Amino acid sequence: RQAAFRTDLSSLLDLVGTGKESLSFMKRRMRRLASQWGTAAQRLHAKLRQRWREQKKILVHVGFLTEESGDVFSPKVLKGGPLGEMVQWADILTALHVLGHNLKISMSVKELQGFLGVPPGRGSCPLTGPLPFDLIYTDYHGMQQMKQHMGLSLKRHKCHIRVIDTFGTEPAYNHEDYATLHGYRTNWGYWNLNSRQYMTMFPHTPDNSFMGFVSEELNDTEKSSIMRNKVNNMAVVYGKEASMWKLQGKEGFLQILHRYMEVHGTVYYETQRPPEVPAYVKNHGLLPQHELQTLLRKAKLFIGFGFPYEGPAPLEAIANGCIYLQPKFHPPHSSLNHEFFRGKPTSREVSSQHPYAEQYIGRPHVMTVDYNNSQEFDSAIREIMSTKVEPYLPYEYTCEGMLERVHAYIEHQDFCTPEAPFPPANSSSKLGLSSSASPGPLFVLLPNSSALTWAPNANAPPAWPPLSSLRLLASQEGQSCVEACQRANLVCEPALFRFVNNREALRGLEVQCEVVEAEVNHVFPAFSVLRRECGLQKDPLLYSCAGLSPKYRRLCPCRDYRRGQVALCRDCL
Ligand code: U2F
Repeated sequence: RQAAFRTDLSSLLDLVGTGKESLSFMKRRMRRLASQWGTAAQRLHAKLRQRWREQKKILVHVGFLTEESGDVFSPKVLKGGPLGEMVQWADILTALHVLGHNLKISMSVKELQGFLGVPPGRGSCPLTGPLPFDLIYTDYHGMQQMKQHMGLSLKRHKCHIRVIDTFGTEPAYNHEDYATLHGYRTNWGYWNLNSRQYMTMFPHTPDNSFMGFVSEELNDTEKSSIMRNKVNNMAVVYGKEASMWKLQGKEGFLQILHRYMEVHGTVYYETQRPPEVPAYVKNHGLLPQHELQTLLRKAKLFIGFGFPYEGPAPLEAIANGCIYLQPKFHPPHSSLNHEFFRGKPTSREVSSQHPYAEQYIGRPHVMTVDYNNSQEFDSAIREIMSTKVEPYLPYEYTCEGMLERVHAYIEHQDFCTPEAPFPPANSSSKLGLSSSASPGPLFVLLPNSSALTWAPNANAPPAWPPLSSLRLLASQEGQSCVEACQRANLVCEPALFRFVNNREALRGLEVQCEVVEAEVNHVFPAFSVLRRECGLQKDPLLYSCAGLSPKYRRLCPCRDYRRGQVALCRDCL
């Protein structure tokens, strides 16, 4: 069956269920953004020009909202608790519905069992027949539940699973044996999935797929009206829970802010004003999403205090014409030095409260400064008050951008068909580097560039992203492929590692190897200049963009990307 775009959300709203604040929040959001989704569907439909899309059977099992996982989120929806996850799940459900797929939603283990057709009880009665779904979107809690109730059959079907994972999972943490042996084992990771099956809230590491969410979009009339009505000395503080306002160390910069601006907050309170919030702050209490947007339309500045990390609110503020001011973290926060990230399956270094805003948006919409330097802070505030900015939303956070990306993943990502190494192991010694008669891969040196580009050869298996997007680079010692590709204005593409994990790639880069060995090591393929040792990757599960080692220069499969849609290469649609 062909999937047809849907512009009406009513059947989706019926599917979501009732009885919990989290569900009501998600439904309110769906209703509020419905017309925006409808327009986006029409645009993407026109862009794809009648292309055949198969309607997939999709199960969405929201593990963290099940009673069985404790559901600590729902009771806090109206009390300043995290909403970012709910925002994302609401948008994922809407995107899948609008793309026209056949959707089932489960929010309890009982529903999960019903949909999968496994008898109630634990593990002992695994699913014997085929999986009744093409795709299952879930989270880490849902994975645990499926393991408990599907038993060993989970292993057989896991290529159909996508794990919504806010902060991301790096390959070294995902690989069970490797994580156990090398100190990467956490409570969350080690599912031995393909790392691209983890889908994140921001494009953290290209090892995972970037799922994202959406923000409100404005037309030109709304934009100019917002710009006309901006109140230059009005600031809104990012932080809906009183604990985010704990003032140790914050008095200084808050005083400076207060000297120039009227400070507003949206901090949850029950009866009394939270003591953490200074008296001069105009606190509106926690606002419904649309009222927060209205407040942001007037404000000039949205200011972060360092927590929460990497939420949706800064994008909403920037989309409503605010400048987002945030603290730089020096040293960066990570699972190695910060309580919040401890135990998360990633070593990613978080350079500010919102690295996406810092790195992908930047000035004039985003300013990242050292809050301990009062001079720097003071001049940032003055600059913000006198700078005019237009509301801005990166394409990848528009409804059309999200639909385009999710559509591309559904069409092209296949983790069920085993990927053969290329060139095939037994033929590699025969392959020449530049002979056009050669049946093997062919590297061509790009003029004026240190990157090698790939000229796909007729024998190369099809890939997505396609081989035409591949540029091979060597990182510096101690540099990851994430960084090496970024420096060249490209992005690391883990799906293409298998094409550069070979001697031809090493030769193409003119690497001197005395020995070439295949090993299970998350920084391979790589080479040591000093020791003239070269290492290829033995286990494809460990292909890692994030990996780095001071001893090695890495072979990095980089690719181009679309402006405003980093998940997709030019020829990816
Ligand atoms: C992040 O979660 P948060 O929920 O703390 O993220 P925020 O950026 O604060 O915003 C989430 C939504 O809350 C809404 C706002 C955002 O869409 O419109 N909101 C609101 O409705 N009313 C208000 O008064 C204020 C905000 C992140 F998303 C999670 O993944 C992390 O777990 C968490 C901790 O780092 O931070």
